[in-house]
Amino acid sequence: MSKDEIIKAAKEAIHSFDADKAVEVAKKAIEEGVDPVEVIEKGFTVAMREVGDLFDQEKLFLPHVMAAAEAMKAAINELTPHIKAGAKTSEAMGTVVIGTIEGDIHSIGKDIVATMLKIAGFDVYDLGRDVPLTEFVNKAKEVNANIVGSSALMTTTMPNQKALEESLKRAGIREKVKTMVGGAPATQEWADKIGADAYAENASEAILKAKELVTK
Ligand code: HCB
Repeated sequence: MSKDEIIKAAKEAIHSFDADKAVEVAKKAIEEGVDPVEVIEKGFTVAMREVGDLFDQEKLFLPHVMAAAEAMKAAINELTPHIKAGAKTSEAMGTVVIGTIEGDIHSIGKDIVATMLKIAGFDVYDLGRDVPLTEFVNKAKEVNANIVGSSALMTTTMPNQKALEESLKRAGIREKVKTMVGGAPATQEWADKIGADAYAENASEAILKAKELVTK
């Protein structure tokens, strides 16, 4: 199977809510030496967003979205052990505290970012999803974080990324940490507006931005 065929099959597996097929495609990608990150980003992620659009148009319903998400998670579990580590360094790249923002239970994208940051050599504290702002702040203090990353998948929870900026300021640690925002509705414009240090559109970009943030 060619790379394009694998990417097409990955999308089909999500659109047919088929976890077995998704795992099969993931295994095929590994067998054929296709970059797992490319399959995740160009195949599975694109299809998940399309499923979201169909849900928005009421052509699909919540159980469909849940089944598609399960299929995606199964494929990612298969693929992540095969993501190549970056150049090995003797010291950790830096410490990242990451989580899905308060009020938001979407975790798939944040999980991918957290995993890839670990693979890239960062010490990562993944706080999970629907994380209270105080938890981000307390953990950042406790582990002396270099970066606090937040994920918001809904327009209704995005304002909490702004509230996180304010919480970090109130706690007196905003100058010590860099912040990175992500999630489908987030944009560079949003990051600028709320005063976040970086925005990343996908996991590959999150790694690049995180490296920039710790070396600046
Ligand atoms: Co959900 N959902 N959902 N959902 N969902 C969205 C987000 C909508 C946009 C769908 C739609 O209507 N078009 C919509 C939000 C609308 C809005 O903005 N207001 C929506 C809704 C409404 C809801 C519920 C409220 C539905 C309901 O209950 N009626 C509910 C949420 C309840 C709550 O949070 N309090 C809900 C629930 C669910 C699940 C549980 C069924 C499931 C989540 C499962 C899980 O995560 N464990 C789900 C899913 C899967 C989606 C869609 C279809 C896909 C999200 C996803 O996993 N994408 C999504 C549609 C969409 O996003 N357009 C839909 C794939 C990942 C890989 O992409 O963008 O998350 P990503 O992450 C990227 C990128 O953003 C970046 O890197 C990642 C990897 O490349 N990134 C970061 C992410 N975080 C970062 C952090 C950083 O610091 C840096 C980069």
